[in-house]
Amino acid sequence: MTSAVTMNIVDNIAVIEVDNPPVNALSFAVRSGLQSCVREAEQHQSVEAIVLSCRGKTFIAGADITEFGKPMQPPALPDLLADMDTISKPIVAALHGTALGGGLEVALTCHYRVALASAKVGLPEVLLGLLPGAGGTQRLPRIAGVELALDMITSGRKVSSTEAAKAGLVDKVVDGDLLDNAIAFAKQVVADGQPLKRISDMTATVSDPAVFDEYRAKLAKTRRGFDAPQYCVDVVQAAVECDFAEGCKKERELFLKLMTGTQSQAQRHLFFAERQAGHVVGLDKATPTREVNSVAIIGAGTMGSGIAINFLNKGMQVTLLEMSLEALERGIEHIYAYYDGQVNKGRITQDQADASKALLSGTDAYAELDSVDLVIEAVFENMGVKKDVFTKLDKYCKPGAILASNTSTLNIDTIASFTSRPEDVIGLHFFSPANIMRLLEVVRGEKTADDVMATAMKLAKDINKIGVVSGVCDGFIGNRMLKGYGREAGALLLDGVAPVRIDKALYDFGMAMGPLTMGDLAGLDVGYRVRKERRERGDDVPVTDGAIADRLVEAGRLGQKAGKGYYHYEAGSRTPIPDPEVDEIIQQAMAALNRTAKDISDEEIVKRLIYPLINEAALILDEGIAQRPSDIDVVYIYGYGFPVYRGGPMFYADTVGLKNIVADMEDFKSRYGDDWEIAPLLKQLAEQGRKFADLAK
Ligand code: 3H9
Repeated sequence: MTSAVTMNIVDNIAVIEVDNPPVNALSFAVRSGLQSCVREAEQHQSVEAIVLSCRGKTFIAGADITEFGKPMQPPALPDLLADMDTISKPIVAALHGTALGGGLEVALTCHYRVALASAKVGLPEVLLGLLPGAGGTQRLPRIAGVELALDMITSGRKVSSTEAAKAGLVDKVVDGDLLDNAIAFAKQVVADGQPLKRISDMTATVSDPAVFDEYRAKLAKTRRGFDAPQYCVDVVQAAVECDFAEGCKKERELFLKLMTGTQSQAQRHLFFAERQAGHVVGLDKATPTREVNSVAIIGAGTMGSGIAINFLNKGMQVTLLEMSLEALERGIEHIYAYYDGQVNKGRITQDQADASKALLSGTDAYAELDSVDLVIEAVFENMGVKKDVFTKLDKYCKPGAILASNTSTLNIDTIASFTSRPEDVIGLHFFSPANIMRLLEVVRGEKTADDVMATAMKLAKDINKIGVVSGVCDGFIGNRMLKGYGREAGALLLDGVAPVRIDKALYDFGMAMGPLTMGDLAGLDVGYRVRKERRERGDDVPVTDGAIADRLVEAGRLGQKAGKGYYHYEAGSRTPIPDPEVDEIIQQAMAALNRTAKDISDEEIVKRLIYPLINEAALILDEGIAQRPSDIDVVYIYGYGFPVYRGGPMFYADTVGLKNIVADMEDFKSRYGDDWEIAPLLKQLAEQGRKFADLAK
């Protein structure tokens, strides 16, 4: 018996307790401890029933993911559960916190489940590119029905104990002391002489077998490119079509196939990358945080109102500030409309919507911000405007208030210099739509205080964002990397590759959308203005830069908002339709620059767009702008629609092999010129046969 699992016999009930912080994952110590305790309880004459419970904040949250990819020390979870299934005494699982993955599979192998009302259960393996691999796909449909099992297993959704109880998955929902309740339940089972409720003895039936194909078709759209969700459907179908042992065999086979594939490796990498992003290099974990109960947002446009919603949803007081009362009203209306929409969609109640609305106020006077804990500026991207805002904030905000800018490009240190308290200034770069996108770049200025950093990272978590630390540079991590991506999209157009081919190649690679569709969505006029200003300033802007985009803008093709950009859009539709007028404009631009069409493969299109991202990321790492490669992956997955199953640009680069990437880039340099200068860090790692992952800290 190990200390991770202990057993106590009280009144003929064996209480087996798992204690493996932080989440009671099924490590080797837990698996072997469980096996010996259960066997001992089975053999112990006086034991009439067994209660399985966990210490700490949660029931078992699943297999120990850190053990994946290493040789598995026996007993493997499926073997442990097969063993438990032979036990002749009732086993009651006592669930609190989250019973997830292998944890729920353990609970499903018990004969009964008693859960706190606050507990949740789920099989989230699909989110790690896997399927439940210890009988979960066979037991869940048998006890909870095929429909709920398909939903939970293919989505990874956690369900409340109340919902679980309705489906028969939980036998009793309790309040108060969980262990006492579970012991009482076990005693009752013994007293009543109830037969063992062994799920493996049950059958799973489905009223309409078409449900499987319907799920496959739906998942092919909603989880495009992912292998695991499709396999999940296959194994749930096996629960209906095969006996338990046969179904488990199929589950095992597909589980191992997924486990050894790159998709699951990528998704497991992201699981840890997300958590690692929260660790700020050089910042003591014990750094105190400042209290933030009230927030002011400067600027009530789309971004400002989106940011405001995050804090209102968390029950915080929010003040919107706009100089024009008309714009202020529009912002407030926008937020009200969002809450009304949530009520109409049945996502929240009218009372919840009213409570959030009541937390919102508006003003045009900076003097009214004298008591707020945090201010986030989301005004026009112009240093003069920022100077005006931050000078006023410095004048009116209380000492200790955190002054944040949502700038996506401007220098935070310059912005901080407009105040007498640069240590209180930080960048909080939200992504649009700000109430939906999970990424938050937390920009650490030269003088940003440690407790301001710690507060910002905590705040990110509180509002359900993933905070990633970035140093100060033009575009920070995410937008800076886009520069080469945009440049190559333009270069490919000048090589005669049709917009639709460029976008399709990237879409097929797994990006949420291709670069030109993205340009249309963001609006082509933004880049046009920047290039114009740079040219007027006398900056050296290559003639190829925006050669096509500028012509489009000048022809009134500003993107989706104008109904036309790289594509044509029908009124009210976001579907891009290829447009002969664009082909004409491309031809003109090519002729003006003496370009002829080249024969370029889809593979080259992908490389020419993705490798500049990787190259710029290598520079960003070298300069210390990003703390670690996995942070860059988190930025691209959560902010830029990079395919999750490829793990982000850094993880993807490692899977392609840095040597191969450098070889291709050298080839591109010889064919396309100096834009393909290889970052020293990338070159060095390739020469040393190393990976970006080797730089992790
Ligand atoms: C599985 O079960 C396969 C089986 O079907 C078949 C097997 C044959 N393992 O998220 P947090 C760490 S697949 C190892 O910040 P929260 C995590 O890295 C598994 N470590 O806390 C972090 O470490 P650090 C299916 C794990 O309160 C710390 O615990 N299960 C695991 O916000 C705290 O985590 C899942 O996919 C693990 N399984 O959320 C559940 N889980 O502090 C995955 C967590 O060093 N876990 N850690 O950064 C979760 O969803 C959340 O962690 C949970 C707690 C909801 C439990």
